Amino acid sequence: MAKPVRVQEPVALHAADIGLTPRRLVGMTLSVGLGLIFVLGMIGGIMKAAQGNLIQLQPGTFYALLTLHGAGMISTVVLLTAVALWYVLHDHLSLRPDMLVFSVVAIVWGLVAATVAVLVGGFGPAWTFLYPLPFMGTWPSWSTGLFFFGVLFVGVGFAIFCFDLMAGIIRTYGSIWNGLAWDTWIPRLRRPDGKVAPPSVIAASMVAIDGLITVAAGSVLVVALLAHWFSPKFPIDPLWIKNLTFFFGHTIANLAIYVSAGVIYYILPKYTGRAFHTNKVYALSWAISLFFVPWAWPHHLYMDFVQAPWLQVGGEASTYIATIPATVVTIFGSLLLVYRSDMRWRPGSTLFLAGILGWLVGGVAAMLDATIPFNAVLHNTLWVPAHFHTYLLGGVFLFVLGFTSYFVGERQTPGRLVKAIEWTFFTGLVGFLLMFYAGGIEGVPRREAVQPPPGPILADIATGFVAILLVGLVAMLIEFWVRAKRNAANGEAEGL
Ligand code: HEM
Ligand SMILES: [Cu+2]
Repeated sequence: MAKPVRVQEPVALHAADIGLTPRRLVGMTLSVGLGLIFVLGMIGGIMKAAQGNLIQLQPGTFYALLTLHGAGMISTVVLLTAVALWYVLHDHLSLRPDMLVFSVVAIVWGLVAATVAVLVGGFGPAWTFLYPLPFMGTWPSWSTGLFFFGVLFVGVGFAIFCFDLMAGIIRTYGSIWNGLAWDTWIPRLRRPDGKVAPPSVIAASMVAIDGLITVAAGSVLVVALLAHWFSPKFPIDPLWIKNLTFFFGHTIANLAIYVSAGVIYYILPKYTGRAFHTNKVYALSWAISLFFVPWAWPHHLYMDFVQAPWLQVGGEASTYIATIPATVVTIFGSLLLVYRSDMRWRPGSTLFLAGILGWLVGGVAAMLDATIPFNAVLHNTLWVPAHFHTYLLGGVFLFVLGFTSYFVGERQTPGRLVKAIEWTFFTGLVGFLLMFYAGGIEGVPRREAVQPPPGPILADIATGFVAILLVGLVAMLIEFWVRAKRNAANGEAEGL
């Protein structure tokens, strides 16, 4: 008699197996991430206070805090936007909660490693850890190695997220090309059921591909640095590693915006009652970004005269080509969505629209800096943190806050208190950013514990604005928390 065949059930971990619903998982990650942003923001305030001579910091401590703030903020923002995009797409693409857990855990471990390297070891070559600086400081060698491992973990976490996205897109749309909606241009790709990817899936497809390319480059970078750390005889070419560093560093920070675009495409329509629709223009704009975003990094090397001229010119051109189409379709698309709609003003929609403004202003300031004649005067002045804080803090982070507000549920029209919180937060934000721009125009160098005038006086004013910003932020987070509890008690989930 034939033995009964035991069929092995495929073991896919499901949310229930790990005792977490997607909602809880995302809620927990948002809480941890937003808490981290607050702490890292405090560190930002401490740096400003030190530059303004309001408090005393040893230069070594300043550079260590600068390193922690930069690396920590970028990793946390990548984590938070990834979680938001995961949440809005997880049903649609049947994304796997266990993969999200792996990815969150890897990024958090990376952050812990980097924090120990900085706070215990005093590692402080700035977040771009440009060779040979990491090997030349006064910090112990273990902190250098630990920091690199931390970066590797953050990269691995982001790669897991990208893999899961890509798998979900292919499962749902048959191929990544259809995820990018190339079927709107290429009839041969069209699906028999006529299903076309919505704009949030187009953004997710671009992020998955470019994200994996970025992490691949980042892994080569970190492994080379680790090899050199392990055995200093391992040779490193400074120009090669600088290119690789900015390929990784520029692109991963830049991708946070494209991840957020996917979230905007999904959530903004909920407030306006109109949808973003995929068309040929969206597909083409995102295809252009897909190809050109990975070529923009050379704008960080304009001062390196040994860099090949075609890379300099190519980098400048790519920066423009990569940025303009997707930014224009998203910003125009959003304005069309809002124009003459019965927009429902909730904290979420306010934050999304303010974030779009921050994206636009920061993007223009960034492109100025990436234009060679401007770069000749703005390079490594406070103009640089001015522009990237505009689109990361005043753009991407506002999208994260907007998503959180949507996530906790916002059926009630906001009262006076909520308005006051918003005003406080935005006043602090705008004032803080303006001081950065003023420093840039005055030619105050970035990344200096001790700045030439008028750096210190601008830093004094900025410290005041940072305090207002952080008060507003705490109040906003508390309001989210209270609202989450109340809505959960009433059985109301996300949305409005
Ligand atoms: C809460 C508000 C924040 C404050 C008060 C703040 C403050 C600062 C300050 C004072 C610096 C040093 C600038 C210099 O003199 O060179 C800095 C650098 C930096 N910040 Fe922020 N920041 C904030 C939010 C953010 C966010 C949300 C991000 C990213 C998502 C971010 C990413 C960075 C990066 C990458 C650097 C450069 C680090 C380096 O030079 O290695 N910051 N920030
Ligand atoms: Cu860049």
